[in-house]
Amino acid sequence: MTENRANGTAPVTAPQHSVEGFVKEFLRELHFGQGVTLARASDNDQYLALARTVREYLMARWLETLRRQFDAQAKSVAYLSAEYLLGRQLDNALIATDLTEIVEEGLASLGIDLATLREQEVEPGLGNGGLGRLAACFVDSLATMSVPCIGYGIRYEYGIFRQTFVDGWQVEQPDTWLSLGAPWEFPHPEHSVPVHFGGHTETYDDGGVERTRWVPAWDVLGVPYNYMVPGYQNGRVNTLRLWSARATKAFDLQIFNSGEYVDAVRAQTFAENISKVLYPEDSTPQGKELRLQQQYFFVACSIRDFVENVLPEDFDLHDLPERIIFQLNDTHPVIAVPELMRILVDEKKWDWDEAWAVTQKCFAYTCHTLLPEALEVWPVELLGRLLPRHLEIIYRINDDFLAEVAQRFPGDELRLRRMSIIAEHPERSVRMAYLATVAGAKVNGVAELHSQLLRDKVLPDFSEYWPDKFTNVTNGVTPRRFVRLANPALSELITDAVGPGWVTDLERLREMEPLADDAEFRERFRAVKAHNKDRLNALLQRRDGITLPADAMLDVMVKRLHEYKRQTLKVLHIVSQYERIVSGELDPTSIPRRVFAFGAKAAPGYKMAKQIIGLINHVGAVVNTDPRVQGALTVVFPPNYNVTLAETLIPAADLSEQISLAGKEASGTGNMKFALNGALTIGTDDGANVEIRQLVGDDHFFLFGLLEPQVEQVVAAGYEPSRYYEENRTLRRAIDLIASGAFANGDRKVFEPIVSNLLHEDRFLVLADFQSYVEAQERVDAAYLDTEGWTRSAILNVARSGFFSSDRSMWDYIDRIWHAQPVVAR
Ligand code: 26V
Repeated sequence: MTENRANGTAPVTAPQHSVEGFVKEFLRELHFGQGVTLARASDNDQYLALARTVREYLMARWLETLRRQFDAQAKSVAYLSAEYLLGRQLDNALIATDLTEIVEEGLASLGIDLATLREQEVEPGLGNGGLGRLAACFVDSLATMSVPCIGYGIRYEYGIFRQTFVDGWQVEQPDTWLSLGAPWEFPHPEHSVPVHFGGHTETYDDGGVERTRWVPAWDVLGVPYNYMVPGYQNGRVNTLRLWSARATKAFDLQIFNSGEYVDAVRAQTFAENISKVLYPEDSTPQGKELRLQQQYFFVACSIRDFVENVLPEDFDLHDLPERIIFQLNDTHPVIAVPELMRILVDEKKWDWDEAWAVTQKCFAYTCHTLLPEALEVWPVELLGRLLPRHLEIIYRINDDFLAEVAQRFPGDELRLRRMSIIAEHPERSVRMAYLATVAGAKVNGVAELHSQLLRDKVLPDFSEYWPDKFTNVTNGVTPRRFVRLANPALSELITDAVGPGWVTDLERLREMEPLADDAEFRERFRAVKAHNKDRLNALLQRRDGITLPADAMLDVMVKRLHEYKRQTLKVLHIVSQYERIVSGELDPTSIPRRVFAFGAKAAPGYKMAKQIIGLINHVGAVVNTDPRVQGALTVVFPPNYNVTLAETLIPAADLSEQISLAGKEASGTGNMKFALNGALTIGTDDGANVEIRQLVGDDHFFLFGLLEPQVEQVVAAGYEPSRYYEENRTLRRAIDLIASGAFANGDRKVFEPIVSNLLHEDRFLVLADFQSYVEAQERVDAAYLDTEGWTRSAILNVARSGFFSSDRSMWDYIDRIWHAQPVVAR
């Protein structure tokens, strides 16, 4: 299945939409696809046969979608993303095709439990966190909205590591997601694309015009693997195309022929390393050569693919902006900009200005961070060695751009230095965010506050220069996966209340608002929560041997482990509650019982983050077993938090922890998933929390902490964390307890780095926000004791969060950035 130019294929029909039709297809797949009889089939055989059966139902839609899009000559979105965190595919395909009941019944007639087969699927963890999951939500929405989109990315052989705990400390295991078969992918080696690296450039005379050509030193092949992106019950299936690196034939033949067999095999491994492993997001971005290879590899393949395989053969590239918008998901794919220029100028022999005019209309850039250390730069030395022609092109783009700036601001040398795409210190390097901003038609942040700070703090000169280039699109999440699929009980309740339309029109949740005042509805809503908690409990018992206490508030903090997200603030709260209980200050029976659930992976090289994971687990080990606590506090930290676990954890939550330091979290998307599933948020005025609070209302959101401008004032005044330690007794006691070794069998050294960091550095103002956080948690306790009031707030959180559908985000992108259109049935 591929988007090549051939159309007019014979119609492909889907298997029958009936229990008998399904059973027939399933057994056929088991026998002829897996080569086993039902009696001898393992769970994995059955899962693979089921997956292949379900994808057959999608196949006709896929081909039809491509035909329609081709015939319509519609503008496509090419979403360029180094990460996609898709989650499991089976259930999503089932809800998209409305096959769940048929499949459940059909399998049951064969004595098979659908739930058992679901569990067989290993999710493709081809991303780190929010950025990758957002990409997956966006492609889901575009398919559901019938908007042509190809998601382009990398088929990592090893995705995000599998996290285990050994004595409470994180240990990483390789993620072998492909090892038991990959039934959702369609490899197309016949559409492989060569990608070149290294070498040098030379100029030559082309009929009186001086031109440049790149003479590369080595190359690899990009093999496309297609994945279906089914729209929700709309007959559409878009494509996600992930690239895998292979050695080129030319490359091996040369060496094999020279008799160097072992070297040839080694060369193959070298080429295939490019798509071998996902880079974990780290505390400091490393200028890793392999990472730049990955970035260029996938964008070079993607642009070539679009131009040569998706567009019609006689297509005039001057019209490219009418047919494509390349959306740059952060700076990872920004090398696509000089690549398109290289194709137009060197290969198609266009004038520079002509090429630049087209290129500038084909790209838009989304920034996903505010941390200066997370902004990518590539040393000129490395870029020049790996992609010499691209470096020349970047220089030329920069020269032309700075000449323009100089004209507008004559004599303003400092401004030129600030705005240069090339940084001179600490080493000469290319600022990828600047390149993206100069080249992109639009630049957007991912929440209102983030977009404002992006304009004012990260790219102030650029937003002054091009005020209209900057825009905001607040992130969203797909209601298909994060409500309909993850929370069937709530979905049923919502459908009873407002009808089924909400799944693709989430603002309809508003119609539930009056039901917050209906006691019977609140009762049903609580039953849904209780059911979801039971479901979580069963999963955690099966998965990790964890048992949750009954009738406790479930307080959840799940997200990547990073200091700016402040998991330590949560730990300090738990430790201080514990300390107050054991010192007799707090009666444990006077507060609602709480389960503190964490889920977080730390980048393998990020020492402090791994320490914090160790601390959480060690605090849990002490608190959970101390009889004086009387079960009032329980800490659970199931390992390997991923999309699959999120789907069971989030629907069970009562309280959502969104406690980053104001001005640091670009948006957050977990915050939206919790609100949509009826958890109340305790959060700072940061990222999309700001918009959540505005929508759900202050009375239904626990706000605490410094506001962003206050953070700046505190820092400017010379922040001294030790002052808070000295002045706040509760805080001091909590920190002292950690420092005493109470959570490390009396060893004071184990958590000393965390303690000393908090007392002497505390870059993210944990101590400054502690008191405010504790007070907000007291408000949470009081509110939770009012069961009816809490339920009312929870219902209003659901009813007022329709804005956070990724469908809305996609309409905003279409409106403000892409100007693409749905392709409607003809
Ligand atoms: C990368 C790095 C690299 C080294 C320095 C520390 C650091 C910190 C964060 C990152 C991730 C940057 C990109 C990213 O994943 N951003 C996330 O994007 C989400 C989707 O827009 C958004 O909801 C999160 O707030 C944002 O952190």
